Amino acid sequence: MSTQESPIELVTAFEKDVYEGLTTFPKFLYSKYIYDKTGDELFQKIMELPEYYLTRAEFSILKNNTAEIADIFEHPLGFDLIELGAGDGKKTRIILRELLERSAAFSYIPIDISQNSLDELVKNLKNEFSDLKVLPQQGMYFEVLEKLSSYNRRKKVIMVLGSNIGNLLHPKAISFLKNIEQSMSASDMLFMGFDQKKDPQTILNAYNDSQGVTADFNKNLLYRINRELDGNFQPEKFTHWESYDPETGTAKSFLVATEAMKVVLKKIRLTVEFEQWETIHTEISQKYDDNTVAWLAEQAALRIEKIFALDNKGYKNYVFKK
Ligand code: AVJ
Repeated sequence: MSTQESPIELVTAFEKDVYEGLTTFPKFLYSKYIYDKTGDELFQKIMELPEYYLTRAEFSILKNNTAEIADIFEHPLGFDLIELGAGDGKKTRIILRELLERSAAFSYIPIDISQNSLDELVKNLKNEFSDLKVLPQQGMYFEVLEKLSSYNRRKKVIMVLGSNIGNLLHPKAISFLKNIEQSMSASDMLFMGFDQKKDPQTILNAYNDSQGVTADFNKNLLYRINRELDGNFQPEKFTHWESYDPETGTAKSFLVATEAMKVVLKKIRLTVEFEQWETIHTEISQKYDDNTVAWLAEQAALRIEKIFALDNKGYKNYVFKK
């Protein structure tokens, strides 16, 4: 049960989405809102955790196949390397270094919603690679992609690393891929990381680490709501819970209320009631296999051109063309 004492204009997307998520049954919040400054920092910590194998897995794939990946990317007339959700660029650096050593003609176009992380990234890249052409673009993936495809420039290589697509359920993942496909021409390619189905315990551990960093990351949603919507959540009264369904490959994160309580979000004049053990669904991290990726690609009119896999097949990077 939730009540809004008097009507109020919900202005920002965050306000609207929080209002909707906490007045719907069962309650949910979008994981994209975890990533404010604190959330970004916690995610950096997650990537260092012994249990969070994804980052190291993709790092090894890029490291073990650098030359071949650079061969696939390169084009005699030059190309644009466009990265959606560039983050700290730690993995991308491997490829950038190789391309620069070959004196490949290319620009690196990192796209991110956060101007802060873009500024940081560009500063670091300029330091390390003085010859790199970096053209950062702040914005939502699709707006920027549309803008870039309307230039109709040289070959585009679009990169989405980190199994970021895993935050989307299949129907949304297909729209995402379709959007990318629409911005591509015949010579363009899409290079994407997909975390794979594996021992369910390994997956559960990756999203429920022993130091509790992932729990803090998840609870940052509540802290952020407190900060930005003048809320009085008591995050310590919620427990982080992870589930993984080995049949569908869907890992889900929840925050579970350990007691009945009322929470007030003053800024949007919303009172939210929780029953004991009531849940807020906060994130999905989808795991894949080759058949599922092939199906997603087909739905989006893309074809798989090449697969790079980790030795134990626990993580894969796919090259798609249209
Ligand atoms: C950045 C979406 C790939 O789902 O593995 C890490 C985010 N959430 N630990 C993932 C995340 C909890 C991550 N992605």
